[in-house]
Amino acid sequence: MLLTKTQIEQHNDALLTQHQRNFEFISGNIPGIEGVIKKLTDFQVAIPSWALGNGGTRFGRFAGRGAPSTLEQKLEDVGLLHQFNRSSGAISLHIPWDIPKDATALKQLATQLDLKFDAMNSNTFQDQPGQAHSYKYGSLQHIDKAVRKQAIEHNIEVIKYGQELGSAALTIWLADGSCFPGQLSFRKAFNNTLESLGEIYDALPEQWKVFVEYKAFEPNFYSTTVGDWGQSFLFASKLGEKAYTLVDLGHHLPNANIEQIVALLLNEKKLGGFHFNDSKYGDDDLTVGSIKPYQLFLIFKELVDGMDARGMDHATGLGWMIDASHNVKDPLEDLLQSVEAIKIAYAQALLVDAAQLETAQENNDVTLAQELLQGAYRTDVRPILAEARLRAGAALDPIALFRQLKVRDQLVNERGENAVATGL
Ligand SMILES: [Mn+2]
Repeated sequence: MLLTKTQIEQHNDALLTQHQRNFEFISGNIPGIEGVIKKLTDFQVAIPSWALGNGGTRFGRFAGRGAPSTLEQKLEDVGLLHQFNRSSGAISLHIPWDIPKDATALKQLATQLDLKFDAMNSNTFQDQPGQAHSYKYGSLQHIDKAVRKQAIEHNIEVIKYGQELGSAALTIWLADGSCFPGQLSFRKAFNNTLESLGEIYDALPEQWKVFVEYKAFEPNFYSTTVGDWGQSFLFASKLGEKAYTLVDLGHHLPNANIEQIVALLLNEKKLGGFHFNDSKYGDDDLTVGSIKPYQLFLIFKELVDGMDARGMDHATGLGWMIDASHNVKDPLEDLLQSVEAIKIAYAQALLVDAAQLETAQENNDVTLAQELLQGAYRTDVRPILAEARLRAGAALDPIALFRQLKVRDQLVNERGENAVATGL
């Protein structure tokens, strides 16, 4: 299903007076408000195809209702989200969960929905039916060259699918590692992985990037072969200038200073992509901004600062993607919340007075530095986001409209109560 222009306009008209009051109140205090709105309008967050159905935990999966069961339906769901907020104009596909059968038709559908294909994701963390070799003991790190070769060929196949769709990046997340001390040689695992990544790197088309995602633990619980940003940075540096580190917020040990990691990776020109989610304990994959919104703001402050220092375009300089999995909420409502939380943190980061902060730092004025950051963080920027949406033809209150129109019930009517999404 898609929204009509009238549905959005009627919704906005009803909220317009109150919105204008809220927006005038905040905009009067913000110099350069038009620049902030422009940046918010340009900023798009890619939706991963696997976030559109209900995810699960290793204890089980609770089915949602009316989930998209084909790749076309997944695109339609993202197109629908994009109508609500005009901020999710890209989809990130996962192979083999989303193998495009007819790339030309799929590209046409994407154009119709005003969507782009973001980074492609490969999968060597689970075995597929009919696969010759198992990834039980790793993929690109495996001691057996035949297994490594199979995993390399899979990644090259993913690049080919991506080329057909107009994507320009490959994200590699490896589950490779070990569960017990002594299980593997750290050096051999690293060197095998580097050699395998090198073969994939050599297959990258012109203009393509490869993102090496790291994760501290899980599913391996003793060591992970790309376990932290240092290891990812090492791989990316050795591979070459098309290789970058990808930061997934949930892939750190508790209390890691992610904002510092982001600042240094940007400084070294090695930050390529970003996966948003939130967590309280580990890789919880909760809604962005639901647990640690201040940390999200601090990360965005470093992103804005680091990108400005290098003259990068905020919207296109890095790959922005949500990577979360939902067990209790409606996935589409959750994604609307996620995109909103990301843009709130981004808007707040844009409000930080960089010049004043620098002066405070030069004077060792710790109190003022904190005041400047928290002043921006404590600003309610939601009316600015709403104004950007209004001007872009999206909804002033996306979740309210989603509920008014009973979108989920309509999707159930179209797809059936028990439609299940492929993937997790
Ligand atoms: Mn991720």
